[in-house]
Amino acid sequence: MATKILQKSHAFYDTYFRNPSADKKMPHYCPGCGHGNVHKMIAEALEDYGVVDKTVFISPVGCSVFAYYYFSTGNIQAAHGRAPAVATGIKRSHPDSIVISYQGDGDLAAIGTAEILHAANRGEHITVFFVNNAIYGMTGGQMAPTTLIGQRTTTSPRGRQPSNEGYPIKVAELISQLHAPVYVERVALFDNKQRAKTRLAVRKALKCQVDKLGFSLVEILSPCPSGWKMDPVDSMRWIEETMQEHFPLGVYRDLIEETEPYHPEIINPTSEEILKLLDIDAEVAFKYDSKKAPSKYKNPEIKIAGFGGQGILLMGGAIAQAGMLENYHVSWLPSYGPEMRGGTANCHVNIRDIEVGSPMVSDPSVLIAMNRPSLEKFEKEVKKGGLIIYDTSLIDIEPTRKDVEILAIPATKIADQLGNTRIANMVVFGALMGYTGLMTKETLYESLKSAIKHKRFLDINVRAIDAGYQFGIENQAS
Ligand SMILES: Cc1ncc(C[n+]2csc(CCOP(=O)(O)OP(=O)(O)O)c2C)c(N)n1
Ligand code: SF4
Repeated sequence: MATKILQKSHAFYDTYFRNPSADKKMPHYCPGCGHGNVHKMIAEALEDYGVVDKTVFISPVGCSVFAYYYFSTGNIQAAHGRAPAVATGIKRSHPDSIVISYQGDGDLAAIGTAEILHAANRGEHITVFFVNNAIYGMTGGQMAPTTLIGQRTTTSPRGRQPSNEGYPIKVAELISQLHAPVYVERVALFDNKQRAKTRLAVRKALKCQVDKLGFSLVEILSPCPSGWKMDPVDSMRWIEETMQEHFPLGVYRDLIEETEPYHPEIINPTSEEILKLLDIDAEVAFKYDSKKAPSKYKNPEIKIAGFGGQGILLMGGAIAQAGMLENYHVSWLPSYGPEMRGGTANCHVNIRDIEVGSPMVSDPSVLIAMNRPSLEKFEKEVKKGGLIIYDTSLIDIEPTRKDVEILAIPATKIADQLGNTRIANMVVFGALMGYTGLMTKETLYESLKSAIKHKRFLDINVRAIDAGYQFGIENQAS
């Protein structure tokens, strides 16, 4: 028994790699922060229910964003406030998984209000842990929707005034007004008795999902000594004496006993059914089925990088579109800096014979570098035996890698000769396919129909593909 209590839950990683120079056994939370407590309770419950291996933890922004460094579960980071939407997708596509949406109050009750309300209202079979510390912790203690009346924060220095900032949002009360949620409770972390209650609530909420009952949410009043500018002891006292008066503790909804377990219908449509549903002509979709590329080029994981405005994302989209036409499994994941034109842009594309596990391409088998910073930055990531295609018109250095294939193409020059610098992306698109033999030229033409919005540009893009395709064939590796 003593061993069990002292041992770290197996739902946690043994070593935390968040900060290489920091103590690898400690999380990053400030002393006295409530997040660590809640993590521990969740981890123990997951282990006790034997569901660690099928749990997906979703942490959006806020101090808990690094949950993925601690929980040895599936982990996804969502955009600010969007965890319930991501959780919905995961749970619906994997109904047997245990999906946790772990959110702070700035996250859940401000930017994410719509997501949480609708997920709760739909009765998604997820568990939400809502850590209410009455401020935005990570960003330095700004006012949150949960900030108490009169509470001073960095953005309400005179104290929150209802006439100016409105009233605190009471999430447990709000969610429990909806029809669908099965279990909603508000708990607090200020003393041992309350922590024991919190532990039970955490377990109950997770059990609700393990038993396939439906939506559950636990709101946890939790200390943020750093944001509140108090020491940990005073923080506990403040929750007990002040915070809980505004946010009364208790069970707001408990339909666990009367709720029947839910058995999701597994919908697994065939490709033909999907095409019919999307009103896509199967003849067109399956017409091009080359798949004759040498095996070293099959299943490419492609990273395309360059300046914003070079059509990087468009090229990625066209490759993915062409892949779909050839009946591959595809994904396209854009990533760009704050400004589109003039900034940096890159995208990740998978073209696979089997389902795509993750749209993220960390070790590309194909790198397309359209400017020098992209080549310098991503060259080292390319898999041994992979392929680097780079635009020699704009890049005045050569790749240093000797263990990959290189296709050096003056794409911008070819585009200029065809009459438009901006079609260099399509020259490279053609070159990639000509070089690897992954797809036919006809498929590329077909893909342009949806990739190019203005039909008057179709013809010049077709010519760019032709030129690139030919260049790729002529420069194939011997
Ligand atoms: C779209 C977007 N806007 C703003 C931010 C900046 N941001 C990071 S954390 C955070 C607040 C998080 O506060 P809360 O949800 O209360 O979590 P806590 O840090 O208190 O645990 C904000 C606004 C962001 N990451 N993304
Ligand atoms: S700022 Fe607050 S919420 Fe964030 S880690 Fe520190 S104490 Fe915790």
